[in-house]
Amino acid sequence: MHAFQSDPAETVREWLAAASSVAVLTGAGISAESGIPTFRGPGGLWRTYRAEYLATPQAFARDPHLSWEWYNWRRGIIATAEPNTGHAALAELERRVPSFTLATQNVDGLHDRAGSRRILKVHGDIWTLRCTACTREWSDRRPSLPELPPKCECGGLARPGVVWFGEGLPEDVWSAAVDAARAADVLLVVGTSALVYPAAGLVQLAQSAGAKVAEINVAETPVSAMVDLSWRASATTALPQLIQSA
Ligand code: BJW
Ligand code: ZN
Repeated sequence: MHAFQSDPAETVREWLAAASSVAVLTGAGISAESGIPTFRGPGGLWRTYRAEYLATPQAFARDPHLSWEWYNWRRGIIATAEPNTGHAALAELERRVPSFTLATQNVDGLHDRAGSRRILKVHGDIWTLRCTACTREWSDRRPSLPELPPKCECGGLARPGVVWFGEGLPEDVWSAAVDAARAADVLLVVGTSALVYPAAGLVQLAQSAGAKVAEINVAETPVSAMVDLSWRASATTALPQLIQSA
């Protein structure tokens, strides 16, 4: 029925209006317009390192100080960044939809600051620290940690409370994301390269369970060809249009 409609905003608004359950998967692209570098593509390098190298337990084991310098640099950028109109539109959408789940791969906390409530942080949170010795977790929101690498009160080495390559996702968070994808009438996939699994697998999961899937991204991704609608637009261009009345 909607196949020949040309305005992507109108099409997705109609899907949303008819949906009782909406899920959203976000990635670094939604925070790009807040000034936070993405992982891949232009600006995806820190010094001479690729994120694929730095975001590993091996890199941390080899050189915790270097790893923490990267996280400190990112904490500094994130601390001065503000949520954008894309984050805000998702928070508003949540207030309008009966059942809404936001699964984010981002560790920056901008969805929280924009007012989203039900947020599943599948890759953890950059403001959380975890002891590698006693596994204690705590929050430290200082933009830049004064002593690197930081220590736990037990004397153990602290690591960022994020998920690196080769590590499992937090189980309860991940299973809630799977449930939300399976239950969704509509899934919005925003600003992710859809390369990193299992998060990217939520797209197919939702679609095979019957959801309409719309991708919002400035570039093509591996899921562009399989989704119901691939909208080539920036997050701050597209998302605010979804909460406007036609
Ligand atoms: C815009 C925009 C604008 C820009 N508007 N859009 C199957 C096959 C092969 C390998 C695997 C597999 N399954 C699992 C794996 C291994 C691995 C993996 O996926 N590898 C692939 C790279 C192939 N996965 C894992 O290891 C995961 N764990 C796991 O599978 O556990 C089970 C297991 C355990 C043990 C052994 C084996 C399995 C864990 C993945 C953890 C990812 N961690 C990171 C770092 C988090 C901490 C930190 O922030 O430091 O997560 S890596 C990094 O990538 C980060 C991101 O969340 C994640 C995804 O990136 P994202 O968000 O998509 O960003 P970009 O930069 O890639 O893309 C930005 C997009 O935005 C682009 O498309 C732009 O076009 C777009 N854009 N401006 C709209 N204004
Ligand atoms: Zn400890």
